[in-house]
Amino acid sequence: MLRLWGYSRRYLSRYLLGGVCLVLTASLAMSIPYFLKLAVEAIESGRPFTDIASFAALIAGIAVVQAIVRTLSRALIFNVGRDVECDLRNDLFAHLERLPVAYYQHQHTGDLMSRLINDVTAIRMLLGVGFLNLLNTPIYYAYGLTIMLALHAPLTIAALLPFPILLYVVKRVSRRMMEQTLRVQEELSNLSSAVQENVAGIHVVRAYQAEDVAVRRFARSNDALTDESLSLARVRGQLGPIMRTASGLGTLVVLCFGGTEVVRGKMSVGDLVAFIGYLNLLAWPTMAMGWMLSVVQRGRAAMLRLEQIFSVEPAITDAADADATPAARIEGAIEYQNVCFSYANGDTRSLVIDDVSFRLEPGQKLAIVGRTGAGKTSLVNLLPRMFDVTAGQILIDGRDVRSLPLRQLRSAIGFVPQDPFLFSTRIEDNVAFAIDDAGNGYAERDRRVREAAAAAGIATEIEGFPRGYETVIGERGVTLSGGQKQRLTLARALAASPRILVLDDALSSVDTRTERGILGALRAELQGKSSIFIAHRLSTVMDADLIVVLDEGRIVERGDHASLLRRDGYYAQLFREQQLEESLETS
Ligand code: M5T
Ligand code: MG
Repeated sequence: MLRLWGYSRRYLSRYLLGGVCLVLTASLAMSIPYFLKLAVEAIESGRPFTDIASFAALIAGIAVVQAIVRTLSRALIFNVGRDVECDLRNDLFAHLERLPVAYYQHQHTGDLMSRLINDVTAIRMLLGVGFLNLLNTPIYYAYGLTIMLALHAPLTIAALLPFPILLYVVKRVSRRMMEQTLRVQEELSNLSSAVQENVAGIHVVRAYQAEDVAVRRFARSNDALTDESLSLARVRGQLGPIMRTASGLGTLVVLCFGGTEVVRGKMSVGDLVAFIGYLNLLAWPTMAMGWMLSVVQRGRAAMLRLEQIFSVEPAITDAADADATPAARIEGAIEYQNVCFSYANGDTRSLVIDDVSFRLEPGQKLAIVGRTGAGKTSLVNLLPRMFDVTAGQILIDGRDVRSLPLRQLRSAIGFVPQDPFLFSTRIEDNVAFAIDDAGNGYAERDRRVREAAAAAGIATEIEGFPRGYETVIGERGVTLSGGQKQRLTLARALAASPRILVLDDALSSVDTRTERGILGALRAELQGKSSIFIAHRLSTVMDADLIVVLDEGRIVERGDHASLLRRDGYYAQLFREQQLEESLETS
C-alpha cells in the first residue's frame, strides 16, 4: 500500500482539485433540500405563485451547476486512477524484464499476464472510484449530519440508530469479500495459464488428439472461476440490501417520529420535508461506502499479488563493487576455475556442474561434447550470468564475470540458444535485435544484417522470400523451418559482432552439407573471436583448439581432436560411430 501512495503522490494536485470539486458538489446538493423547505413554507403561508416558481427555477439551476461540477470531480479523480494504472503497469513490466531467468522457471506466463492486466485494473478502481467515495462519504456525512442536527437533534439520533449494527455487519462481510476476491483472482490466473499453454502447445495438442482433454480441463478451470465469482457475488450482494434496509429503517423512524412531532406542532412541515431530503442524500453515499469496501478489498488483494512480483529481487545485478569504468575492450580470454553449479540453490548434492576448470585464450575455439543431460547447456549459461556459479569462479580477461558490468559482459557475448526463439516481427528486426544502433546509420545496420545472414548461411533463403528481409515471422516463427530458425538466431548473434560467440547445438537442425557451408562462412566471421561450440556432430568440433567431454557435470576427457583419438575413450568411440554412419550414408 505504501507503494501506491508513492504513485498517487505524483498526481496529488489533481486529487486536491477533485476534492475541492467534491466539496462544491456536496454544498450544492445540500442546498437543495433547504430551498425545498423554503418553498414548502411559502406554499403554507399562501405566497403568490411567482415566488414558488422562482424557488423551483432556483432548484433546477442549482441541479444543473451541480451536475457540471460533479462531472468535473469524476474526471479529475478517475483519471488519476488511469494514470497510476499506466505507470504501475510500465514499472511492473520493466521489473519483470530485470528478474533472473531462474524466476521464470517457476512462473506461469498466464499468471503473470493476468496480474499485469486484471490486478492492475483493480488498482485503477481503488485509486479512482474507491478514492472518490472514500472522500465523498465523509463530506456528505459531515454536511448532512450538521444540518440535520440543527433541524432536529433527537430525530437525527433516532434516524441513525440502526447504523452501528450496520457497521459491524459490513466489517464482517468485507473480510470475507477480501478472501473471496483473492480466490477469484487466482482462478483467473489459472484460466489465463490454461489458455496460454494450450495455444503455445497447439501442435502437441493436435498431434496427440488431446483437444477433448484440453477442452475438459479448460471447462473445469472455467467452472472453478465461475463458482468462485458467484461466491464473491453472493457475498458482495449482501451489502446492498443491508445498506438499503438501514436507510429504509431510517426513513421509517423519521416518518413515524417526525410525523408525530409535526402533528404536535413541534416541527414544521418544511423542516420534515428538508429532513427527509437530507436523509435521502445520505442514502447513496452510505450504499457507495458498502460498494467501495469491495473495491478497496479487491484493490488490496490485487496489490498483494503485485507485491509478490515486486518483492522478487533482480537477483543477478551488477555487484556493488562492479567496475564502473568499463574495461577497454573485452579480449575474450575465458577461464573456468573449479566451477560448481546447482539449480537448487545451495544444494551441493544436486550439482549439475561439478568442479569444471579450463582455459581458453582470446580467439580460440572450445568444443563441448557429451551425452544428453550431461550439463553442457548449464555450463555455458553461466558465462553471460543467466545463472551464477554455486562455487568457483569464471574469469573473462582475468576478471570475475560477477565484477564486470552486466551490460558490458552480455554485449560481449553472442549467444545462440539451443531452443531458437524469434520475435514475431520482421526478419530484419530479428537479426538486428542486438545491434547497438547508436551512431550508426541505417545503411550500416542493413549491411551488418546482410553480412550476418550470409555468414549464418540463410541469406539466399531470405532473399528468396517474396518480401525478403521484410518478411514478418509468425508468432514464434512458425512460418520458418527448424533449420531456418536456427540459422536466423545465429545471424542475430553474429550481427552484433560479439567478442565471444556461444553456439549451443546451434546447427543440429541443418544437414551435414549445409553445416559444412556455414562453418566455412563462419570461419571468416570468427577471425580473432573466442568461440564455444556445443555439438553432437563431431564434424563441427574437430578443428577446435580444445575439446572437453562432459559427463554428469564433470570433465572426463580433454584435449584436441588428435590427442583424444589417441586416448581412445568416449570421444574416439563417438567419432568412429559417426564416421561409420557417414560412410554408410554416402555409399
Ligand atoms: C543438465 C538439469 C537437467 C539435467 C541437467 C536447463 C536446465 C537443466 N536442468 C535443470 O534442472 N534446470 C534447467 O533449467 O540439469 O542439463 P543441460 O545442461 O540442459 O544438459 P545438456 O545441455 O548437456 O543436454 P542436451 O540434451 O542439451 O544435450 O539433468 O535436468
Ligand atoms: Mg543442452
